[in-house]
Amino acid sequence: MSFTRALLNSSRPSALRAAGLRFSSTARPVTLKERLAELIPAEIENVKATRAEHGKKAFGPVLVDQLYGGMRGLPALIWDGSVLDAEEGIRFRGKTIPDIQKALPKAPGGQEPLPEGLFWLLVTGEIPTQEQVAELSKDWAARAAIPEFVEEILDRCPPTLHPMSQFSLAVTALNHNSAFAKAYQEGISKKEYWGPTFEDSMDLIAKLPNIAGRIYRNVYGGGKLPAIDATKDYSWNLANLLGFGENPAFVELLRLYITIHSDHEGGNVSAHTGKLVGSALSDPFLAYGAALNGLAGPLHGLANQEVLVWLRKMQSKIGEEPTDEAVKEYIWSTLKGGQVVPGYGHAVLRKTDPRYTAQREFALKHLPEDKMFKLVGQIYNLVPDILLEAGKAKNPWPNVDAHSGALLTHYGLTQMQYYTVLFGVSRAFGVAAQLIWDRALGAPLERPKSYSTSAIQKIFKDKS
Ligand code: FAM
Repeated sequence: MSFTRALLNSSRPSALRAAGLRFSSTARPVTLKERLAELIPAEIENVKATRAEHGKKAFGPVLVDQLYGGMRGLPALIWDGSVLDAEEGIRFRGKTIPDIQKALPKAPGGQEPLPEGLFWLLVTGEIPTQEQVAELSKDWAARAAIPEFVEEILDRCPPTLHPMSQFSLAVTALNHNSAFAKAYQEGISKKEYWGPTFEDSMDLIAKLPNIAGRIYRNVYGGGKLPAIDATKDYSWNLANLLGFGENPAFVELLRLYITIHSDHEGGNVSAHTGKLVGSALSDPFLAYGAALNGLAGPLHGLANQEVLVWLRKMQSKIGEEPTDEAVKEYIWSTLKGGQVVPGYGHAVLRKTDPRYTAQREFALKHLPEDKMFKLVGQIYNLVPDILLEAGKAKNPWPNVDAHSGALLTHYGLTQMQYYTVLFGVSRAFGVAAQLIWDRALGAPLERPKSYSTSAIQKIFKDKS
């Protein structure tokens, strides 16, 4: 049954009225908010039933090593949009990257999924129609403008301030107009939290291209920002703000880029930070500003910048088309210098990241002869054996960041310090989707228990 027809079903009006939405009998596509309003009551029951049946069951042991070891593998969070399998990689609502590349709506003439569709999937677990995705593009275009004072904040940043710091400042400042913060001050009931959280989340995603575009042009030049075109999709508009709107291959790359960077379950630093800060009922702008600060770390999102810095240094030292022997020596010199090989390894994955593979396939299709792409491929053939021989990394295979910079560079987006901003635009999709559900399901304040080393020693001494 189509969503439009389903909207006309008699069971709908009551769910929509309960969420403060009006029932419309006109034949237009169901909006994301309307669909969400329908899904929430059943999901509340689903969670209740799961807790009633399994709530008191143990869910794996907790080892003292996990307390010291960055909580690796500790089951601790609910995250519905995606789950990461160590061998298979990411699944968005159960779907692999090739699945979504096939199933999600595309732009006219395009081959890559539209991130609008991915957001719909993350939020509802359902594949949207072409019409629904087009409505989302329009809705985001209508919400895209940023307040003048945020523009001024960005314009006053020195160009030497890292683009990620500028990004986080601007996103935090959007809290000025938060619907959730306002509703909370006015005494909104807990049951209604999700509505203004949804509005803020949509605003957040919609405003990111204007923030990202302004940072890019302020720092690297390129003149006045063009206006958002409400007839075009989100990725086209972002590409256009960066000065690449007339390059269809770059626009396609951005569609793929945003889609595959959007979500990577809940335990990674940015996603977990967004959820944690959101759990204090900080609004989505405050929560995502915090998440961006985590994404800006070199072991996380900044790795895409680090990879390019490392590749460029390598090229300047051993040439653009080096021999395998020269590359091996360079990799070893990185390790012997006490540094990590950026773009390799992962806290959860134990195989090549399918996000890496998706980008490699894009490159094989669009830029097979690119020198940097060839170097990335050559490194892929050499790094895993070296990391295995070095004997420390649990996963010697490449992650998403090993590839993205080479693709952006090919199209002329060569400013490596900017790369994590694009990651930051994308990751908002996953964090926002979960923030909406956390408010809908009444997720509590996060407050895990911490221990001191002496407390741990005492616990085990008393037991023996
Ligand atoms: N190069 C050199 N050493 C590495 C390594 C790499 N690529 N990956 C892991 N190791 C080392 C690691 O530093 C640790 O050494 P110590 O025992 O001396 O502390 C050891 O191997 C065991 O680490 P692990 O258990 O395999 O990995 P972790 O779960 O601790 O860390 C990463 C995971 C991603 C932080 C780590 O693999 C790394 O530093 N990789 C390079 C940076 C990078 O590409 N980050 C991006 C991750 C990405 F997917 C994302 O978030 N965007």
